[in-house]
Amino acid sequence: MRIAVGLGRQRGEKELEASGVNRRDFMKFCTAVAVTMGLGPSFATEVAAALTGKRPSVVYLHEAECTGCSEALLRTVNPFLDSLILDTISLDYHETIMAAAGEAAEEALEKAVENPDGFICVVEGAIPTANGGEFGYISGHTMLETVRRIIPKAKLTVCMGTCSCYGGVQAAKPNPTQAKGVNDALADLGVKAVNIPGCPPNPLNLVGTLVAYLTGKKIELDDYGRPLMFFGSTVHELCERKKHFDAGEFAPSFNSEEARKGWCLYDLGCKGPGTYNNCPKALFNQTNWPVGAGHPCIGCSEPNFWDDMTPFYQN
Ligand code: FSX
Ligand code: SF4
Ligand code: F3S
Repeated sequence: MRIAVGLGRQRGEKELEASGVNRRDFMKFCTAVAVTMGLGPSFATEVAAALTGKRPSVVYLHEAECTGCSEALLRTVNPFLDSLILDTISLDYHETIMAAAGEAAEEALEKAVENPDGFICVVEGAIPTANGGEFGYISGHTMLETVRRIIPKAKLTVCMGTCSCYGGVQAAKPNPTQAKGVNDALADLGVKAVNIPGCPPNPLNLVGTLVAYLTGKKIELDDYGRPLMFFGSTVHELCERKKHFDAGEFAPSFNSEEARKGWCLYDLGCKGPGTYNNCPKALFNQTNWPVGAGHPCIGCSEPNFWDDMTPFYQN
């Protein structure tokens, strides 16, 4: 499945309002992006300018995955991200929601890729590489063939979700399809994608990465290709239950008074100490995050979490 999002149009805030996004909500969202980027609320104005200015087109490729990454992106609260993407940005290709199909859809993809101003490629899902890629086909081409043809032409490639970053659940042992992340599958082509892992990833981290690129900021990465501005701290370091960890207060079971009181979930299997992500700070849907909702972190943004972080639960 592929989404090609044409960002080539210049859109002002007035047009945003006409499409149902009011300025107050828009600035609130821009502030959330700015804060997630670690740049403080005053950077919100630059975020707004980047999101309403003339932008390069974005081609969004789907490979082997569950589409949870797109769900996370499109189900955000306030009409916000979906309005921004579906109304402000012209969505040329999206297999799950677009009206076009077949050849018309393929043409939309080709047109976006041939945009003379270039394009940013966002990839969701792992690349099956066994037997020349024959375990994943879209419109007669293997996923492997498509990513190898399109990604090297992109000005910037961003992997959205653990699957496109490192293979994800598809790459769990014994990995019969030899599913790989983009940087691994395309290493011989010199591709160096920015990785935004998480299963699903937080949409703010994708928007923040695109804003950093559009405003000319250098995106510092860690050894796993993750932007340090989002993945520089462990979930544990940012967790609101950490004071209980430090005090040795561990919830004995999920349905305990202690768990409800906010005690640490380490004894129940929490992998927050070994997981780099900003979930406690960025929140999902600007509302909550796994540990905040009483569920241990399963390490979903780490390479090989499906093998290395299991069992997810203890007790
Ligand atoms: Fe993977 Fe995304 Fe997990 Fe799912 O597409 S990161 S399985 S949330 O949807 O790729
Ligand atoms: Fe760390 Fe998890 Fe305990 Fe939070 S719940 S303090 S992330 S071990
Ligand atoms: Fe994933 Fe842990 Fe965050 S499971 S969503 S990295 S809290």
